[in-house]
Amino acid sequence: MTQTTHHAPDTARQADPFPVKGMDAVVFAVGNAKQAAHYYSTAFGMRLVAYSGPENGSRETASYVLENGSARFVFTSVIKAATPWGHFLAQHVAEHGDGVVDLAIEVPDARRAYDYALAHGARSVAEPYELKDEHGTVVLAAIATYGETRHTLVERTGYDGPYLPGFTAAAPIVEPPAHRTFQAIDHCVGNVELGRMNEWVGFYNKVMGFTNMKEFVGDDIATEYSALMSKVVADGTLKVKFPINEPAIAKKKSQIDEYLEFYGGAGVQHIALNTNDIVQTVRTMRAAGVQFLDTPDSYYDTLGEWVGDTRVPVDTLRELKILADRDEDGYLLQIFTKPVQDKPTVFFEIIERHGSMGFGKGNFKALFEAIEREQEKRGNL
Ligand code: TYF
Ligand code: FE
Repeated sequence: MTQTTHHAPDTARQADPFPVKGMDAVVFAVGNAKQAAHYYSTAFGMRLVAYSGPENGSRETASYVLENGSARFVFTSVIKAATPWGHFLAQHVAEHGDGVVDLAIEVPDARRAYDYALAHGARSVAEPYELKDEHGTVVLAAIATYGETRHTLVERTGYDGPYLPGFTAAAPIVEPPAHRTFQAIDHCVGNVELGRMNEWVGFYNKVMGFTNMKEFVGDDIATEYSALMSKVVADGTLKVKFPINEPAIAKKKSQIDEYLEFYGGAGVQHIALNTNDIVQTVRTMRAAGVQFLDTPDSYYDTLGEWVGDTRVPVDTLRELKILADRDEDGYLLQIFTKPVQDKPTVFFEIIERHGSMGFGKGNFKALFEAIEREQEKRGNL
C-alpha cells in the first residue's frame, strides 16, 4: 500500500491542473423535498435560502436550498416527470431511496475543468452550459463518478443570486437555532463495490489531479475489525476531501455491503460537517430529535490516557457520546448520526478539528463496533 503526503508545496498549488474553490453543494434526490427541507431546518439547524418549483416556473421538480455557513444542501423531488432529468430523478429515488445525486464542486473555470476531466478519462453527463438571470451568469458542466453520482462543476464568478438562475430567494422555514450547528462541509465519503476502491482513487488522481492523503484503512485493520478498506483523495488545498470505502472480506458482513445492498450500488455514504463547538451542536441536534451512534462507557474509561487534554472534558464527551482522536498534528472530536432515512444508507458526521487533518483512525474500532451493533438490530450482520 502506497502512502503519499497531502502537503503540496506552493509551486505545485500554482500549477494545480484542476483548481477548485471548494464544495458548491450536496444535491439530494428525495421523495419529499418539502419535508426534507423541514427536517434539515428544524433538526440540523440549516436555513432555507432559495426555492425553485411550480410557483416560479419549475413545473417538473421542486428544489429547496439550505445553508449553514458555507455548507449548502439542495433537496429536489419530482412533481411530475416530463424531461430526461425528471425521469432520472424519479428513477434515482425509486432505485436508491433518498440519496445524493450530485457532489457539486465550485471551480474558477467550469469549461476548463470539464475539458481537463474529459481529457483525463472522465465520462461526460452534461456538456458546459450557461444559466442566466438578472443576478448574472453561472456556467455548469457535469461528469460522472461512482454509481449514479455526478460532479457538477460550477463557475459562479460575478453571479449574486441566492443559488442558481431560476431559483428565487426564500425565507427560513423556522427561526434558526441561536447556536450555529456547523459551518462547512469537511468531507464527502463514497462507498464503492468490492475491489473497486483503487480504481476510483485512480479516477480522482487522474481526472482531478487529487492526491492521496496519508490516512487509510488497509487490509490489516480490515480483517481485524473494520470490514472495510478506505483511502482519501483531496485537492491540493484540502478544501475538497473524498474518502472512498470498499467492503473487505472479514469475520462479519461489512457495513459497506449492507449499504451497497440497500442503496442498490455505489453512492455517497456520509457527509462530514465542521463545527467550532461540537458540544453545543450535539446538544442542539439531540434536543431536536437527531439520533447519534452510541459509544460504550468503556471507551471513555481509557480515552484520557491516550488522547490527552482536549477542549472538552472527558465527562462531557461521555455524556454526549462524542469520540476523540489525536495524531502528530493535533486532535479532533467527532460523532456520527444513525442513518437519516429508513434504508441503512446515508448518514452524517459532525467534526471539530484542532490541528488534526485525519479522519479519526483511533476511533475506527469503537466506531465500527457501534455501526455493527446497529447492523445487528436491523438483522443485517
Ligand atoms: O470519513 C472517514 O473516513 C471517517 C471514518 O463507514 C469512517 O469518518 C469510515 C467509514 C465509515 C464510517 C466512518
Ligand atoms: Fe468521515
